[in-house]
Amino acid sequence: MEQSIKAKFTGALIGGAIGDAFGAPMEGNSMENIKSVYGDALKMISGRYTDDTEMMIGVAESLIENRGFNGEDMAAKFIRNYHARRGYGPGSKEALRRIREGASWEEASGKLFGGKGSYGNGAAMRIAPVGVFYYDDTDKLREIAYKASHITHSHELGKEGAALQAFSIALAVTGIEKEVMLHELKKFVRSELYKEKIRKIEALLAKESDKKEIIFELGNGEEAFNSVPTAIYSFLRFNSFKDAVVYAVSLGGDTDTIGAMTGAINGAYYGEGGVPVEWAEKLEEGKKGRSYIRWLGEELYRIKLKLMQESS
Ligand code: F2R
Ligand code: MG
Ligand code: MG
Repeated sequence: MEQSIKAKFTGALIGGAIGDAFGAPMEGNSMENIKSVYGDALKMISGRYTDDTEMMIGVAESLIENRGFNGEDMAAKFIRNYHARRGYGPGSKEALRRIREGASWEEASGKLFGGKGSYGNGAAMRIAPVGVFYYDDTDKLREIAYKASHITHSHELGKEGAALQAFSIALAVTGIEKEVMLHELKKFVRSELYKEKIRKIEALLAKESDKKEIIFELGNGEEAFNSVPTAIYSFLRFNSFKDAVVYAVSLGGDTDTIGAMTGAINGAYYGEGGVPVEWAEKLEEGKKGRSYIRWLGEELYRIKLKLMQESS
């Protein structure tokens, strides 16, 4: 495995955290409101990350400690890291409460939303470590993305959104040509709703599309199917980390999460070197801040390399 892949592992994790922090102050605002308050030149305001990154850290910690997936441990990491002030979605909060009170990680999420489970984007927003760690094995990536999602999101569309986001990150790690990426994503997704969204991405990229049309066709909401495709579109449309993340956040709605997912794909594609230094420096530091997040990316890479050497 090339050394540059390491920068893609760290880039995906740091990039996701930066996108989250960049979009956080604007979460829940409309596109029009963001433009009138912040103008066109959006800037990193506070550098504080939210639940998206706090949960992503838990996914990475658990993969590292177990050299792979362990559902009970990943759920425990989510609970240990949990800080309500980071702003969790109601479904995730409830699933974690049930686990804390004794439910198993397999059963806790199934009772949410009248027994249908959540299709929120809370599983997709945290999935970057799975995308990088299983970037070379699509079947395993899908299996682990579904399992890591199931801890809080049991609805098929919530899991599929997370798997699609993880696979986009995996393809970005391989440095795939952007033109080929949509073809691969189309082959990967199983649900008709996501297939349709990918067809829309293709059509929207082929013409001049304004932000209103992107929001209408792809979405900017908290549902996985109304945010994961928007992040993929934002990545494919631009040629730099900065342009893609600024655009994604400027669409309004679930800005921290669409920012996080766009940042993770871009970070995996351009590597950590593609992340604007001034944004990286502004990302919060501290016990589980930017240095720790970079270290998690390095550890995932080190273990991946070891596992590959052991199996060859
Ligand atoms: N929670 C927030 N933001 C609001 C508060 C932030 C504020 N700045 C603060 O600091 O307090 N953001 C985070 O939540 C989103 C991820 O949500 P998650 O984890 O998926 O939660 P949930 O509740 O499972 O799903 C989100 C919503 O989707 C709808 N939904 C899901 N499944 C459904 C179903 N089967 N039927 C109907 N609706 C369903 C519901 O409206 C859910 O509440 C991210 O934005 C993260 O940043
Ligand atoms: Mg958030
Ligand atoms: Mg959000």
